[in-house]
Amino acid sequence: MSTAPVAELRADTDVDQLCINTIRTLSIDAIEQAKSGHPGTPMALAPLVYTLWNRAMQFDPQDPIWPNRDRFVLSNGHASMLLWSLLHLTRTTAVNSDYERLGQPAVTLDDIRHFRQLDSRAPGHPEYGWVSGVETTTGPLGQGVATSVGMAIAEKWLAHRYNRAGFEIFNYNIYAVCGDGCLMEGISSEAASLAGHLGLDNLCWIFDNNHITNITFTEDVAARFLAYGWNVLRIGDANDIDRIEHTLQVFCRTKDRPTIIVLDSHIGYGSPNKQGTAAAHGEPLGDAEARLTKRYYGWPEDAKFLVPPGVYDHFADGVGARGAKARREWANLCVQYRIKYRDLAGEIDRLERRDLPAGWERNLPVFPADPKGMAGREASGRVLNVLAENIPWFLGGSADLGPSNKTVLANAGDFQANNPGGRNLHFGIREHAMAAIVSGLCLSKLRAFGATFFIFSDYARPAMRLSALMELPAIYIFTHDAMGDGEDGPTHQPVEHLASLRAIPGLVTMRPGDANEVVECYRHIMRLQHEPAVLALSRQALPTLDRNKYAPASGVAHGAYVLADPPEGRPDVILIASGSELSLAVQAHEKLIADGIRSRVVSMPSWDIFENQTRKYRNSVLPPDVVARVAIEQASTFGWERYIGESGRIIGMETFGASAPLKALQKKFGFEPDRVVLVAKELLGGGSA
Ligand SMILES: Cc1ncc(C[n+]2csc(CCOP(=O)(O)OP(=O)(O)O)c2C)c(N)n1
Ligand SMILES: [Mg+2]
Repeated sequence: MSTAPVAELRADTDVDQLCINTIRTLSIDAIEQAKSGHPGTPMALAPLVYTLWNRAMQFDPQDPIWPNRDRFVLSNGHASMLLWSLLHLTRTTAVNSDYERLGQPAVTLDDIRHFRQLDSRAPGHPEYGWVSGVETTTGPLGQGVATSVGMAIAEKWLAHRYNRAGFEIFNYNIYAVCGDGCLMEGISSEAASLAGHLGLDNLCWIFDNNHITNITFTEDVAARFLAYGWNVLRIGDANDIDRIEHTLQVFCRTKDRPTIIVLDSHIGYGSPNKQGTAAAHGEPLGDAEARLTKRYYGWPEDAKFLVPPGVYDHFADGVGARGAKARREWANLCVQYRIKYRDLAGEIDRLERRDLPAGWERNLPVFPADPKGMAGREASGRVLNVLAENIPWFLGGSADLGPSNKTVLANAGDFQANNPGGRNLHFGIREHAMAAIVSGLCLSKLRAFGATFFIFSDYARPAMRLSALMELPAIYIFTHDAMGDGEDGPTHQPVEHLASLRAIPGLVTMRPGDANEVVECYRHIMRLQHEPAVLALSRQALPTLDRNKYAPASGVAHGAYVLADPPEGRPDVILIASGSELSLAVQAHEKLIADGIRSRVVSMPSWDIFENQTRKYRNSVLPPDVVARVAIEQASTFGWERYIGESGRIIGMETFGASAPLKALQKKFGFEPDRVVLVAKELLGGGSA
């Protein structure tokens, strides 16, 4: 290594190296300035991302949401400075939430100077929606690669539906960069297994094999991915950009299976004292070491945030020119396509804007009153099938529980390698990857759902949380929402799940009380463009309420509504319930009315939606002066205090459930009409529970 101080850029540096070292030094400087961040991986992977972006990817910085762009996912999100450097150096432009191009840069040099500071477009980790050019939010390791599988499925599906002879409207690739951490996380195994099965040859993962941040990852990654059915390639030197370019070309030529490129790298490359050590992973190099590193790169040691002449131009000539040409050609193709295939072009326009087709609500069922009723999952299945008929790009599936979840779409085909137009996705028993894949589908603008038993939402939660953070309209259909499958016992009975999902900001959680409420929940959910939603549905039949006698189910749109009231006068007591407990509340209500007690029933399928109503509306449903309130829900009591106040009571779960027939459980845990009546009377000062 050279030890002489460097005051000016070495004149003989070739332009590739200049660009690569610009990415490296911007990363180093930003992290120094922020006094926090992860410099080592950007230093190691700068040649990779430089080559990928400037020599391989079809991406137009002038329009980072061009539908046929290649996708880039930085699954090792801690290396975010790679992405901020790229977005800055390629002069990627910003787009707003109305999909308008703003003309201003997505990431300015000033943003990079304020890396990790409030309001900077260079936050700690890649954040979808906050920074244009970020394809998905990453940071929790493994999420990015799993989401990339959803993107790859979406591309296959889009290509199959919309491409026609001579009209390759969709033919893009998905590149995901990941580290040891991503591959250690179980979600990557789930996702890779499915990607291998589906033969997703539009998908390329690049594994940063640096052997450093862990001491327990000794498996043979190449053998593992070979076993999944992937094409496994290797690059022995992360600085060999010609080799990187060549290997990416091999990926592009590989058919019928996804590719993983194992890239041997040195974390903190160029740092004389920290290269190859864990110290380069997660803390600034320090001023002295930063100088030594710059010296090694032939970079002026005093320079900070330096972008040497020629660097912007070189990116403009590379990815900029290639992307602009590709987008121009695509736009020309679309002009002809629009003439020849007007309807298909119209569909693409709509789905890209997250709009629904005209008539999407056509034939949604209205269920007649029926004391025996219908299971929530059954009603959901009926609705899903209508929606799938009306919305061509509505698709989804279950984690191996399709017939139980009632999510099978009749006549819609199964998505498989040899049937990429199928709309029934079979995720296998891979709930975590399923949720990330649903996000990948949503990021690709398809309307997608994933399903499993409510209890196993635990296995999906980290990816669901990210969908909320990204403001994606993902749909999670969770059946067996309480103790309905009693005999399965406490391992299968959700208790804290509603509370826990209600606590995720931006996630709309809904638990409908009868078949018509299920329909109304979907009506609400389908209109969401920027919020994910959970449907918690019963396994067992619930009475379909007589809507001539009780209020219409359209009240669901308010989150909570008055279902039943006393014949006259202000209510003495309010019974609040969701899901399977709604009909229980109604039964108790009828008994109370018969006993001369003025009771009201509030159906509350969604706290989240109710919270967003005006105070006036909320007070009309739950009048502040009616303090005798009983909440009934077969779930943790946690949080219900907010609606029942100081003097109310909750009939809920304080413990895990038990294995027994449902009736026995309802008795044991007190979900019976007489118990509700007793509690209500006790609140009103009579009877004792
Ligand atoms: C799910 C999850 N667990 C832990 C972390 C904290 N974390 C961030 S980076 C990192 C080390 C990852 O190692 P590797 O992927 O090899 O990254 P490298 O240091 O090689 O860039 C850890 C544990 C995280 N971001 N996500
Ligand atoms: Mg590593």
